[in-house]
Amino acid sequence: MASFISLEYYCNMKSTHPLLILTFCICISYISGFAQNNSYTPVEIQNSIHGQFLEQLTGSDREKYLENIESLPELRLMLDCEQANIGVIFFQNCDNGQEFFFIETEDGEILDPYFDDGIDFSYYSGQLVMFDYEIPTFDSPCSFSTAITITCIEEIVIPVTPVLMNAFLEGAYDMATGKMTNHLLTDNILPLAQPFNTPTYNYAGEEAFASYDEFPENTVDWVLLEAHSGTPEIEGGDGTTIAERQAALIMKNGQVLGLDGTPLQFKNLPYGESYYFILRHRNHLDIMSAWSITSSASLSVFNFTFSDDQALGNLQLKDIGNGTTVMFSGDYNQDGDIQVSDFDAWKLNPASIDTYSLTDGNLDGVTQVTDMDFWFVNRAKLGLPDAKQ
Ligand SMILES: [Ca+2]
Ligand SMILES: [Ca+2]
Repeated sequence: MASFISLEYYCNMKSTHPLLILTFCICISYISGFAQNNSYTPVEIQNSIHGQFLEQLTGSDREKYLENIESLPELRLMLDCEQANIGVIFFQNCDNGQEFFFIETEDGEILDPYFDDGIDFSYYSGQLVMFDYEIPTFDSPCSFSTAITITCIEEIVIPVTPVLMNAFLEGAYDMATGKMTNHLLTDNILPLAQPFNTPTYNYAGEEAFASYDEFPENTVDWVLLEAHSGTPEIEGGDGTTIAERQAALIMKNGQVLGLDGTPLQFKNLPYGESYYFILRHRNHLDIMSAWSITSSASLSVFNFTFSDDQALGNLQLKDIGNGTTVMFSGDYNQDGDIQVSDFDAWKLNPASIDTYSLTDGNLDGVTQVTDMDFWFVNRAKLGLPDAKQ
């Protein structure tokens, strides 16, 4: 049984971390052991699906545990969060309809912060928190999770910056419809996972679909959208650094959307800072926004489809008439410029079908002479230094 434990509360509003807009600390710790003679038998962790308990403690085991918990005489306050475990607090009904709170960590581990009266975990339900914890000497009360003693909780407010971008890829653009074709989707050629995990981009993001029918019906191709901090250079070296990037989909109407078909949300851009955005495609010339935006909760919109002055640098968009601008096709070796070496890449395999190839400049799933034609008219086009990182 518990030998000696003390309780205090401490609430302190402060801002100590860029990500912590609001910090609310409740700090508790044991000063001695607890429930040394607990006879509860733990249940194995079998799954970590949010809110879904595959096995629960029932009957006498749970009641026995609760008897021990409710006998806690005291807890004691501690102030500083020294560790940085991050997780989301969820709640679920335990047996007999009682609410039960648990934390799923970044690593997918399920932790059980069940505790004594006086701490209202419902305040944190659904929120991302930073927390310290200790492994106590007792086991989880009602689930397959690992019991923990929470020693500090800090609420984290994520600075979500929604971004909606519009652009056309020259190779796929159809003058007759004013939209892009999507042969790669309809011919079942698109890869299920984002294709930017190559040396040029080295992007290790896990954006992917489980099956082909999950692609939005108007998907044209994968793109990579990057937020850059700093001041870009028109010539010479790059002046910005990548702050955050995400793989996305470009649609027939030019919209760049997340895999769920909604505008992208950047979550690592502290509010009030300035960012330029770069749109990258695997065989078109990458483009950078002509100006920066200030990160905020408001939707930031970039539209590269109507004027070349929307992209930073010297004519980085191609004016094809009728008030339409498109991204240049022909960067077949992904080095940020369109030049002879791109022709050389095309020439290595100038004829193939049903292919997701870098040299398929018009994105129809076939590599042939018409793709070389796109390169030919654009063949002396230098990209922006900041887009070559
Ligand atoms: Ca090139
Ligand atoms: Ca082609």
